[in-house]
Amino acid sequence: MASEITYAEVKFKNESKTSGANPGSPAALEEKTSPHKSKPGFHKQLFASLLILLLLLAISFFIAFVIFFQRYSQLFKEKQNLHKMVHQNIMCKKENLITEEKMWGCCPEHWMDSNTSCYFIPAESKTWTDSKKKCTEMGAHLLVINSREEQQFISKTLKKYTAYYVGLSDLERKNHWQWIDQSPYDENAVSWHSGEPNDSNEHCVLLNYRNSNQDGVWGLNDANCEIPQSSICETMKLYL
Ligand code: MMA
Ligand code: CA
Repeated sequence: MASEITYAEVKFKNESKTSGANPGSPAALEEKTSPHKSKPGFHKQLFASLLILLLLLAISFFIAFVIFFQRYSQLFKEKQNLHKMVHQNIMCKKENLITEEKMWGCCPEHWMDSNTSCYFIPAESKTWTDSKKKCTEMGAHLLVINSREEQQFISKTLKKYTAYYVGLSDLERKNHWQWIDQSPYDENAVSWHSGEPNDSNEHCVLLNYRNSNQDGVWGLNDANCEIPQSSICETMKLYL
């Protein structure tokens, strides 16, 4: 009995498909009026729409998450580093931020502060790699110069005739300068000494003063990474 009913249904479907030229046929009428025929199609469409909507939502959330993660992972890392620091004290100043909101901008005690960063010059001269390590131990990184203004600002505080390693190197690939914090290298944001960089065997960058003619200038120079030099550490300000 059951197999007979199934067969009847299959046959009915076949009939309704071929009866397109004859809309008045009993099969076509049955198709138009029967709620059992239209409902599954409607449900399918609704389900598909919901599925697409959910998929779009999931994609949007994923994109938003990736953007959020990229923007704030660096910030979280630096904040975490600041908490991990050996330093016992921090110095805070009330600051006007872009938001017009007043906040406390803090640097470790004895560090110098600028608009956005804190700077420190370790006492000992070290190779570039050991200088990098020293900054990391203090929850900081070698100086990353983001603008000519920053280079100018920091240069004014330095001792002439001392060379300072910064966080720029081409250890991985020749003539491909990379900042230690993965900031994109923009040659317009920094000021090299004239004629520098000049040597494909020099992979680490330092900031020093040169007396050309009468005017002395501060600028970058590519140098041998193994020669011990002074260095500049930088960390982000902590806002409270
Ligand atoms: C040194 C060294 C180089 C630099 C030249 C400039 C002799 O090498 O500091 O990195 O480019 O001086 O004259
Ligand atoms: Ca050089």
